[in-house]
Amino acid sequence: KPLVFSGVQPTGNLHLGNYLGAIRKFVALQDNNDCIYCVVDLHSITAQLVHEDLRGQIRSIAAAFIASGIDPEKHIVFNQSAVPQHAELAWIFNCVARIGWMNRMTQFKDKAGKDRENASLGLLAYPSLMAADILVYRATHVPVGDDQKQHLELTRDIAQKFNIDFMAHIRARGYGVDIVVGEEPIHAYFPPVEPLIGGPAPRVMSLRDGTKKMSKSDPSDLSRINLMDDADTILKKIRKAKTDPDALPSEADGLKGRPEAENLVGIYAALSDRSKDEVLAEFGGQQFSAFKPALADLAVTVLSPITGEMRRLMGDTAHIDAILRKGGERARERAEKTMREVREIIGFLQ
Ligand code: AQP
Repeated sequence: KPLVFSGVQPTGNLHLGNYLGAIRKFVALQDNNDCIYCVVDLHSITAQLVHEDLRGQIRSIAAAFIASGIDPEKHIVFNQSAVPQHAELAWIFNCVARIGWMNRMTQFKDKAGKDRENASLGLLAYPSLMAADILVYRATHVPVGDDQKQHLELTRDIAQKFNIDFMAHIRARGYGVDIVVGEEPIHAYFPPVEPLIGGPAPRVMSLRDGTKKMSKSDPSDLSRINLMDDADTILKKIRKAKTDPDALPSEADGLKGRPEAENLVGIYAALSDRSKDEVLAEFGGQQFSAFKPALADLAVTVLSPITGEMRRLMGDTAHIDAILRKGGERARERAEKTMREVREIIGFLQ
């Protein structure tokens, strides 16, 4: 079975973008893959070092995974810091990756802002840790939102440079397999990673600005629908969502140049498992005053069972902690197997 890995940061309230862009895909992949889903707590201290309730945030991401339908018995759910091999491999990847590669990452530029000299070194090195998260299990498939595409390309670059730089050592130890990357046949220890980005909502945009992605760290709570929002809050946020004054077009082509309209129709399509064209066949010609209540109803129908289950799980922290602890043990065993080989390949004494 293909090995799937993905992670979510415990940096605040999970929102509809995280759900449609990532978690819903995690759930769907369980049937035909071996899946490892991680609460990436080490990543959460890159942009902001001190968190008021990091433990609570970690638990709430784990609760969202489970409430959405991830099975922690069949698959693995754990928090990153419980498996120190992630950080160990990330250090090695820091020495494989080049500073120029990191400087080009748009997420770093966005998150560091103008005062780049003052950003943490961890924020710059974030993609090395992400590469380590995936490759410490030698996972091949990574479901993420569209915003993570560039980081996954970098993961492939890091794997390829490691494979090429250490090729003789990899062969000498009898590890790795012959593969072709692009045109080039190589003997690889780390496999090339395939991003799983598609789907109807690869990028959900802010409800206040259709050109910005919906984000946990947006200061305006009205910009996002949180998984823990109740029905009244969802209704209010959708009613207040920014739109233009025109009626909805009857085909998806007519959404061009109307980012807010495109976003709301895209959300409706993703929540109802339909295409934008199908949604517009129903709502084309109608005003937002008619479309918005229908969208709010749909969002509440889809999210309320998850919200309810999350609240129930969050009331039993011992249960969540036990799931994470057990997942951590299973993940550690697998990660250590890779690290023993990586230490051999590099030439560390162990
Ligand atoms: N707006 C979005 N649309 C689609 N997918 C999204 N994801 C995030 N925002 C959207 C996907 O959710 C997964 C988890 O994200 P993360 O918490 O690890 O990091 P992030 O991408 O930095 O998420 P946020 O919400 O924007 O958080 P902050 O504000 O803390 O940076 C990823 O697969 C991501 O693609």
